[in-house]
Amino acid sequence: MRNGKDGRKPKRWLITSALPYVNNRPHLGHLVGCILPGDIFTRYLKLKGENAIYICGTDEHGTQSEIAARNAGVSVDEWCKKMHDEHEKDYSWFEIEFTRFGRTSSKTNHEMTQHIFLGLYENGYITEKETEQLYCEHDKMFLPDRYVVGKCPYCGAETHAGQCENCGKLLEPTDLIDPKCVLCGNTPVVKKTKHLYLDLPKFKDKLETWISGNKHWKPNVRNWALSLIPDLKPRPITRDLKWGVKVPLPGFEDKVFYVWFDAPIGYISITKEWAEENGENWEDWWKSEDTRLIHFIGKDNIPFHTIIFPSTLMGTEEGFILPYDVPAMEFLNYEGKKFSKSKGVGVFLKDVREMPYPPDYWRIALVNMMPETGDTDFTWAEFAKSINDLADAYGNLVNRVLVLSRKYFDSTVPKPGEFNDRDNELLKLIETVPDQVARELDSFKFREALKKALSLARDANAYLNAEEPWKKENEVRRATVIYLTLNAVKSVSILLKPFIPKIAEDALLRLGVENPSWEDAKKVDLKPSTKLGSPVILIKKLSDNEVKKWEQKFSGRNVEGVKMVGQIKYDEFAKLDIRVAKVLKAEEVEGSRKLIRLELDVGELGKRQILAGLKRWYKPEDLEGKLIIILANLEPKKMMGMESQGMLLAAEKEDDVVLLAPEKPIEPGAKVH
Ligand code: B3M
Ligand code: ZN
Repeated sequence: MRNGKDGRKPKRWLITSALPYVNNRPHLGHLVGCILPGDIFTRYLKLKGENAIYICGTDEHGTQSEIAARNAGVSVDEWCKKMHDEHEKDYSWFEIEFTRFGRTSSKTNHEMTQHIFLGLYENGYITEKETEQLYCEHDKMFLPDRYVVGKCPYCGAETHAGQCENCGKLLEPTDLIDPKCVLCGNTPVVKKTKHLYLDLPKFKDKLETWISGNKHWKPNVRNWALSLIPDLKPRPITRDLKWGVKVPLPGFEDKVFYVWFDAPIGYISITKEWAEENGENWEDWWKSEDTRLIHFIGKDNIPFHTIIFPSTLMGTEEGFILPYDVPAMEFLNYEGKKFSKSKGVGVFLKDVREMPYPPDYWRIALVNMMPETGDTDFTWAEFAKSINDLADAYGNLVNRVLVLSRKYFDSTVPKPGEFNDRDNELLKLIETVPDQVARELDSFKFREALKKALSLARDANAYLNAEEPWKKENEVRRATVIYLTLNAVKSVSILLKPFIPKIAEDALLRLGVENPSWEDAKKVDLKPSTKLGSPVILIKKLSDNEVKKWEQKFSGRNVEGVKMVGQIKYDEFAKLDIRVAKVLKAEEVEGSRKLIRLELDVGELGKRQILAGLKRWYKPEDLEGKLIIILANLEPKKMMGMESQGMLLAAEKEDDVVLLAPEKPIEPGAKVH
């Protein structure tokens, strides 16, 4: 365990995970990016006997909540409460053990945010500026960041304001080139409004010294943070909205703080709520050099946790501590695509809860796919492999050694004899691997830590295979080998506890071990004659068929309950040239099981041929003479050696396909819009 800069060991560990937006339906990406690593790390600390708490909650303010609540016909608070509870249920299903899972809309957070703001204000870190803000005359509102889209002036990518989705630069809505209102697609007008700013340039020197001194940070986090310092500008912290923390200054009655101002303050407020309920002093946790603060976040949140929030804390001059580390994760994609609720791509926690796998299966698979140093991909193949490997290396070992103990020693811990060289080798591993795993965990290398822990299981398996205790004529040798293997299983189970708490706990109970500490993993100390539990298949392997089933189910198009694709702008729709066409001739394509070749009259666009996979649903002769709808400007594609010049539009449900047709006859070539 690393000590503080002055060599002292921390007395308290304050672990936070980025607060999920209350409106986001949590998916595996959120879990793997911060919530799961934070949980594993906190569990590990607790096993080590450290005084650690794990703080999280929902990030609730902002327009998105207002709109979602309006759509649902309930008050914003009611909406957020309901969503908050769903988040909480999802995470607890995954065995995520938050010390407290709070809400940024709580009274505590409103008070804390106002208090911190007033501190900044009194210390001269807040400036006021009348600005020109984008206002949509159609929707009658100032447009928040997410409601303005356009081109990033730095990299040219299409993005919304706030933060460029491509290069990560912080962007004001007025920075965007060719801005448009997301709600209606109109170009917003510029209108005057007064806002408050956090004077970030005043913190440049302090930030520079602090961040460059943090040599233990992941290089990408430290470098990104440092690269932001030269361009720091005052940053607006108020918005023209209703749902949020009120600004406690005259003249700002109609405004609230920007969500990103009050969200990280939520870490403090949630800690305070927990402290008050548990006889603790929250200031010990936030204002003492003996506390070590770690923010688990996804990489897109780096600027907020390394620059803006630390500046906010410094500016209060109240002695708040800054994070000791900000172990940001990269992104997890889903089978090569971005997770997307609107497109139905990826696996959401709600889906997961309905699948036949216990939470630990997901936890282990997600650790193996953890995007620690670069983006990674969730694949079902990798999911299955993780579980099957765990079953081979660990589950199987637990079962074997319990079977052997039952067969030869009536399910008790046997009494060992003297250790030979081979025994001593395994003993040495038991004594040393836990420290190696700990070193990896201390530097947030979860995948490596897991690999090291499982290597001990593999070595114990190899030892058992080599020693063949079922063949031993010598009862003492047999007892010694089984005794040592039982101890190795105990050790691995303790090391795996932060990763797969339920499975590891089950194994430990079968060994008669309750509430072990991390140090216990290094000991060969099972007491002979202790009663053992019965053998068990702790981990069931996954078959290829199962994997295929999930691959299909979650391929993006047919995720249950998510049928709408993402919103597009009218401009995008207008690019589609959709026309009425008349089928002049239709015939089966020879040698193809599916294709029908259609000759079409598309009026002013002339004649053309389209190949369509309709054989199962239509006879060619039934199509002749029909008016249908086609996408005329799809780029031509070769099929079975012929060119298909466009695409028929058809509706599809389950196994049925029907062609679209105009409701009344109309000239071929007529435009559809
Ligand atoms: N809610 C963004 C996110 O969910 C934001 C994090 C706040 S952390 C204080 O990724
Ligand atoms: Zn608009």
